Amino acid sequence: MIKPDGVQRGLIGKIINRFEERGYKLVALKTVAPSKEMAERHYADLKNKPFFPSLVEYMSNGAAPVVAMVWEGSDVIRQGRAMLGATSPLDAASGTLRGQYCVSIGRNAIHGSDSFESAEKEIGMWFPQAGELISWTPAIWNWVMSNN
Ligand code: DAT
Ligand code: MG
Repeated sequence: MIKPDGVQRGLIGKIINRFEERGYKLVALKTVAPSKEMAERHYADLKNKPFFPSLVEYMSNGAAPVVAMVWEGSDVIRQGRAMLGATSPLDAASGTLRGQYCVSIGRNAIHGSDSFESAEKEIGMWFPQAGELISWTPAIWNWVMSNN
């Protein structure tokens, strides 16, 4: 998910491009203005953290939408997290998205599911309707994904 700061800063294309160029397949995408309830649900595992209220406010105050996406391909959850870089951009490797574009933990531009379980939960939350995930085969799929 591209967060409000990533949207405001015009990073949508650059972030999508990184996943596309790696060879991953986009199976769902939408802009959403998250409600407070959706932001709270999305970050429910952090509800006891001191920064939780301001995080939720920031995600849901309407200053910019978020871009929710589902990407598919080999090891995409773990690789996606690696492409994002560390949560604190000051610890993120310079080749990562956060390491290239961000300097503040509160404005780290992008969210990525951190496990199969959280991906399932988050996909279900942001794409709840039947038919929102598109099954398709990129013509280059085997050129990217085949082990031989
Ligand atoms: P990540 O986004 O890398 O999965 P997380 O799940 O631990 O990191 O936290 C979710 C978001 O909450 C994170 O992207 C930015 C914010 N956050 C995390 N730790 C924070 C902190 N110490 N102070 C302020 N915001 C923080
Ligand atoms: Mg997280």
